[in-house]
Amino acid sequence: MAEIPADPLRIIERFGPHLSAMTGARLSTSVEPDRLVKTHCCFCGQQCGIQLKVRDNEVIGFEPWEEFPFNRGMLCPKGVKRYLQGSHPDRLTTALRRDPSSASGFSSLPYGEAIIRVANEIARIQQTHGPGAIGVLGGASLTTEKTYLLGKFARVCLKTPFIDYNGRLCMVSAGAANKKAFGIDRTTNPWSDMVGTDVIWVAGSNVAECSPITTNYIWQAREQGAKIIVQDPRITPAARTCDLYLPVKPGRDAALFAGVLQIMIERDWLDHAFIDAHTVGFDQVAAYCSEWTLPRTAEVTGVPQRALMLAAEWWGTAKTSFLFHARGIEHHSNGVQNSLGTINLVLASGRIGKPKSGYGTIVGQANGQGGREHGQKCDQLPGWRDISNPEHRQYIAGVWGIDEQELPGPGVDAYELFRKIDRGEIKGLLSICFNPKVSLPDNAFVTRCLEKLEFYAAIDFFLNDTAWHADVVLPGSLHEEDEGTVTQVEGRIIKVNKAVDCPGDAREDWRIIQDIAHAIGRPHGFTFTEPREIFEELRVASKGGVADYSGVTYEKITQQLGVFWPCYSEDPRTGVAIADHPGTPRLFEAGSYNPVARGSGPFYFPDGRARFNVADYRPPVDDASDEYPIYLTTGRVVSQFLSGTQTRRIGPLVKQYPEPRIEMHPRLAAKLGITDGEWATAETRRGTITLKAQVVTTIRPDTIFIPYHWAGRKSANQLTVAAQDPISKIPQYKVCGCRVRKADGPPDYDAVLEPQQ
Ligand SMILES: Nc1nc2c(c(=O)[nH]1)N[C@H]1C(S)=C(S)[C@@H](COP(=O)(O)OP(=O)(O)OC[C@H]3O[C@@H](n4cnc5c(=O)[nH]c(N)nc54)[C@H](O)[C@@H]3O)O[C@H]1N2
Ligand SMILES: Nc1nc2c(c(=O)[nH]1)N[C@H]1C(S)=C(S)[C@@H](COP(=O)(O)OP(=O)(O)OC[C@H]3O[C@@H](n4cnc5c(=O)[nH]c(N)nc54)[C@H](O)[C@@H]3O)O[C@H]1N2
Ligand code: SF4
Ligand SMILES: [Mo]
Repeated sequence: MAEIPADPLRIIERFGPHLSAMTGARLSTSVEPDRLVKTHCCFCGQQCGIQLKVRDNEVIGFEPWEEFPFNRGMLCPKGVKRYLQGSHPDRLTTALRRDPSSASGFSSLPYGEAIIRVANEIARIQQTHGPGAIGVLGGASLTTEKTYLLGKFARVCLKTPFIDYNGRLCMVSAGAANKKAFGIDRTTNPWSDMVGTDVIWVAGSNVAECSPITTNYIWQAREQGAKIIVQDPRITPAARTCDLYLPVKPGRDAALFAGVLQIMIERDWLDHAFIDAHTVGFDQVAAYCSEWTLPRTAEVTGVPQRALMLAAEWWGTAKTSFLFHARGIEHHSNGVQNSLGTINLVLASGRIGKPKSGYGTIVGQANGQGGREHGQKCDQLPGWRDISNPEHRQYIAGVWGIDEQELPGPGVDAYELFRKIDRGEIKGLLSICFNPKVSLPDNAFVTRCLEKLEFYAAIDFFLNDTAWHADVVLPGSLHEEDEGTVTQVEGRIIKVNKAVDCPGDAREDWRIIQDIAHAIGRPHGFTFTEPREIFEELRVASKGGVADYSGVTYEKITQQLGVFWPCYSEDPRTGVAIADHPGTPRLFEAGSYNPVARGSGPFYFPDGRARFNVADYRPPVDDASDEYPIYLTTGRVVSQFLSGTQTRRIGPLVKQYPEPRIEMHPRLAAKLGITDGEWATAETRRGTITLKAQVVTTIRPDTIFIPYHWAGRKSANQLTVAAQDPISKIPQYKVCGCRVRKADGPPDYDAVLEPQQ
């Protein structure tokens, strides 16, 4: 393993026992722990290994876990401070019911009563309006066991088709593109393959702030000579250390990929042997790209011609390479096309499924990968099966012990589910691990919908901003209070281990879901006594699916420090049992097999070939215009996480970035008469926000950036547009037209935000 380079940006902390003091965390307290528990960070999809120090049923600190191969002891600031959540005074320890007579708006009620209330309300609404009058929203921070159980609960217990999850806002464009091109949706290589590669292209990811440990691999590769290309409207921390920066205008990525591929075609920087032997559809893609001349591509994307040429040359002539993308190209109303554009570049180069060469979409949420595989998506059954496919339905109905006819059909995406609430079609909602009031676009609409519900129950360990609208809140479990599996960014299934018991009346999430099923009077299939039992059923349910986990056991995960799926219990070509399949760290290697191709080639289609797809450019919905001349883009900062429910409660993280700012270029600021730290108002067709300006030279002068981790008047999603990709249904968070002006002073942050009619 290469030496770890110094981290000039301090996004990563590396600890030996002697370095503990660096973190300011309680590493070497005078209180000795009773035990150390090896587990994983609860935040992002890297799922770094960490050891929690436990004393008297409390997590009191952490130790590095040097042996875990992915992060080898390193953590980012969030991982370092995550243990502070458990002892936070806001941690829910009882069930709550909405109570206008109480000062807080809520009062406690016994857990059993809360469950009965939830069950009665669900039954009442379903008796009057039918099973589909209840919607369920899940989350990709949940363990895979919980996501599996939730999908089963919606279909088998509630009999509603209307379940979806917050990964709809995150990974679905990449997932849909991967399925279209490869027939499987997983990163292709372990990250250790990156070290020693020639070129790494990062498209639309603030990788240093959002995926710090991945960035460490990129920097190791750079130390060994790799050229780094970054494509982003902002000169992100990773872009500051890259070799070629492509300052793309928000929403123009498909054009950029088509233009670069066109140069590769013109110069014949292609792997013809690979294209001929392993792909279909190249000619249609080449015909489309011929429209993307160099001058036109530069004009549309805002990237200089010489930079496009250089990108094509480096990519086209490399011997080994990686291409990564994240939400910067995916959070668009043509997010699937953007992702397909990157895949076309990879397939044209032939560099996939090989040591030192691969492709991946960087997973966001803790279980962004596992949480999108086993049935909490509206169109999906476990094992990445399709809820509309008769064979798949038959198989899963068999595992669940029900008649295939009883399984509901496909539901709708998470935003459409709110539109159904708005139209009065869905009258009751159960949500777990999702905070849509902060995280969905145009969120005044979401608030209005929440107030229309006849009944709303939320399961969380904090009273998040959405749960403030709930009739009943059930106290769920923190990561360290339960066990289960999670699949991290590389496709490695890992095991989260329990460190402490749930406090007070709080329960493990899977128990809560089962308790509701029992109280509704449909306990069949919801009698698991521990997560391991759920996992054992999931193994069977996933068997023969694209996401085959059937050969994975808790023991294998612990022994191997993770298992890469697919991991078979049977050879998909012959059906012969495999005693101990080790898993599949690298996809698509020569000779690899899968249940779809059955040995005819490495890709997951009957002919074993990957698909080129025409990835056509479409301008964004609500693009910049005369009226709204600036591009607004939104995203993240290193110290905050998602809707901020968890990280806005951790003091040291708040201190690092206390409030959102409007990032703008000095030239734009000068034009508007705004200086750094002054109040500025950004306005779109949906709403306005007033925040302090942060004047930086690291952003395009035609673009502003606002991080979205805050609620109410500080929420960036007051401004964003609810346009969605037609295939993946991901919202277009990364661009819309906006105007900015100097503000007189701070807004009244405490004013109640009224839903806009
Ligand atoms: N600190 C921190 N880390 C996180 C998270 C967090 O909330 N905080 N969340 C996790 C999750 S769930 C996710 S999904 C990931 C997200 O990880 P990323 O996708 O890396 O993060 P974002 O900030 O959403 O956006 C990435 C970049 O896209 C750029 N961008 C904006 N518009 C465009 C465009 O049109 N084209 C291109 N090429 N780039 C554009 C932005 O400038 C930004 O730098 O991070 C994970 N890690
Ligand atoms: N403008 C804008 N909006 C965005 C984005 C953007 O870039 N720009 N990014 C989008 C993306 S990529 C994402 S992933 C979404 C995320 O959006 P959300 O999913 O709404 O954000 P979270 O903060 O993860 O909310 C999850 C809730 O789950 C709870 N939770 C976490 N773990 C558990 C658990 O194990 N059990 C239980 N019971 N509860 C748990 C947390 O306390 C929190 O209240 O936001 C999206 N919204
Ligand atoms: S937030 Fe992500 S990168 Fe940071 S320690 Fe946790 S898992 Fe690792
Ligand atoms: Mo995400």
